[in-house]
Amino acid sequence: MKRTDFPKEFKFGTATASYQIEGGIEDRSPSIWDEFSHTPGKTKNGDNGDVACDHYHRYEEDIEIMKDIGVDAYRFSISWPRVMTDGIKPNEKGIDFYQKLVDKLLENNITPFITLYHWDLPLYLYKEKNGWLNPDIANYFQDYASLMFNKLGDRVKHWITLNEPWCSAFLGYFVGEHAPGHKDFQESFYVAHNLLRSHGKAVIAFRDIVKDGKIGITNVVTKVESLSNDEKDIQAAKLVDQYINGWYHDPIVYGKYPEEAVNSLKNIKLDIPENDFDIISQTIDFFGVNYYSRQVISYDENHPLKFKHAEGPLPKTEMGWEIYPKGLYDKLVEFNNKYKLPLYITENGMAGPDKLENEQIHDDYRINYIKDHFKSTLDAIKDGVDLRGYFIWSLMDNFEWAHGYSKRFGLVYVDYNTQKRYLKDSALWYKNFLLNK
Ligand code: GBH
Repeated sequence: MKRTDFPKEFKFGTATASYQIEGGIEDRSPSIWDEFSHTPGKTKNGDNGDVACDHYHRYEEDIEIMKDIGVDAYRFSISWPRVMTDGIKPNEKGIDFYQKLVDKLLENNITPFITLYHWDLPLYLYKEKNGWLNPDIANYFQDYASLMFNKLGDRVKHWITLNEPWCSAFLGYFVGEHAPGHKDFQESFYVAHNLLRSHGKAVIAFRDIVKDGKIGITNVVTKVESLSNDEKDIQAAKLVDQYINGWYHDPIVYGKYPEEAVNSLKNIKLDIPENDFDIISQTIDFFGVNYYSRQVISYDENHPLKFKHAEGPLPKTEMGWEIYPKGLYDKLVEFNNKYKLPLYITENGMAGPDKLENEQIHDDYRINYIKDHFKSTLDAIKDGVDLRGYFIWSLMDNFEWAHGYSKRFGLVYVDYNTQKRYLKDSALWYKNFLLNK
C-alpha cells in the first residue's frame, strides 16, 4: 500500500485538542476540565492540563515536527476560554495565539482544520449559566464561533463545530467520567440536544461569514455488534448503535432522532420544539469520523438503556479497546449509503506500551494498527465512499483525559520532565509513507 494508491487530493494529517496539549493556563480563563482535573480522584494520579505538552509556548517546534513528518493537514481545536474571557468577552491575546499558529501552518503548507469545541467549556458558563443544560448556550456558542470565523475564516477553510458530542453528553453528564462529572441520565439528553442546537447555530453563522469554506461535525463512530444471535441481544445492539451513532447523525441529515431509540426512552423527557430540528439540520459539508474500536453488546434488564458491554476476544490496545479495522470499513460504507456526505477520518490511532530507549521508540504495534486502518480506508474508497482525508490521533503524546498522562497515543513521544519530543518509529514510518517510499 502506497500513498499514491489514495486519491490525489486526499489529505493525510494528524490531530490534537487544546486542553490535551496546550498548557499556558496563565493566559486564559479556566474551563470545566481545569476544575475537574484539579478535583481529587477524577483523573489518574491527579494529572491535569496545566502544562501538558506546553504547546502554547512550543507551537513553532511542533509545526517544524509536522513539517518534517510531511503531513498535508493538521486538525487542532481552539480553547474557547482562551479566545474569550469567561467564554463571553473577546481576548485579543488568545486570538493572537491562533492567528500565529494558523499563519505558521500555512507558511509550511499545512492545511489547518479547526475544531471549535473539544470539551473545554469555559468554567464561567458552566457555573454561572448552567453550561450545556441551558438552551441559551447555543447563543453563546454561536457568538464564539462567529468570532473565530471572522478572525480566521479568511485563511482557514475547514471547520468542525464539535468533537464527539456523545462524549460530552454521555461521559460528562451520565457516566461522570468526563467533566463536569454529572451522573444524571435525563440531563445527558438535554445536553446532547443543546450541543446539537449549538452546532446548528454555528453552521448558520458560518454560511453568513465564510462564503468559501467547508463545515462539518465530528462524532465518535463506534461499530456496534451483538454478542449472540439471540433476538434480544441483536435488538439491544441495534439500539446502542442508535444511542451512540444515529443520535448524533440522523438529526443533522434527517431532522429527527432515530425512532426506535426514541420509543425505547419512555422515561426520558424529550419535549422538543419542532423548530429545533430546523436549526440542527442545517446543510453541512462533511462528517468527521473518529474511529477507534467496536462494542460488543448483550441485553441487560437492569441497565436504564437495557444493554451491557461484553468482553470481546480480539487483541486490545493499552486502553483495553479491541483492534478492529474491519469496523472502520463497515462504518464508512454504511455512512456513505445512509448520509451521502463526504467523510473525513478526523481521528484514528492507538495507545501503546511505548518505551523510550536510546532516544528511540519501537512501536511496531502502532505501525501495524495504522496500516490496517489505512487498508480499510482504501477498501472503502475503492467501494465508492467519498473519503477526503485521514488524521492520525495524535501528533504527540498528551493529556488523555481521565487517564492523565498514563496513556500515550502520539506519533511523537513526549518526555514530560524535559518537554523533549522524540519521533517514534511510527512517525518515521508515516514520513516514508508520505514520501511514497
Ligand atoms: C477521542 O475520544 C477524543 O476525541 C480524544 O480527545 C482522545 O484523546 C482520543 O479519543 C483517545 O481516547 O467502548 O470499547 O468501543 C475517543 C472516544 C469513547 C472512543 C469510548 C472509544 C471506547 C471503546 N472513545 N470508546 S469501546
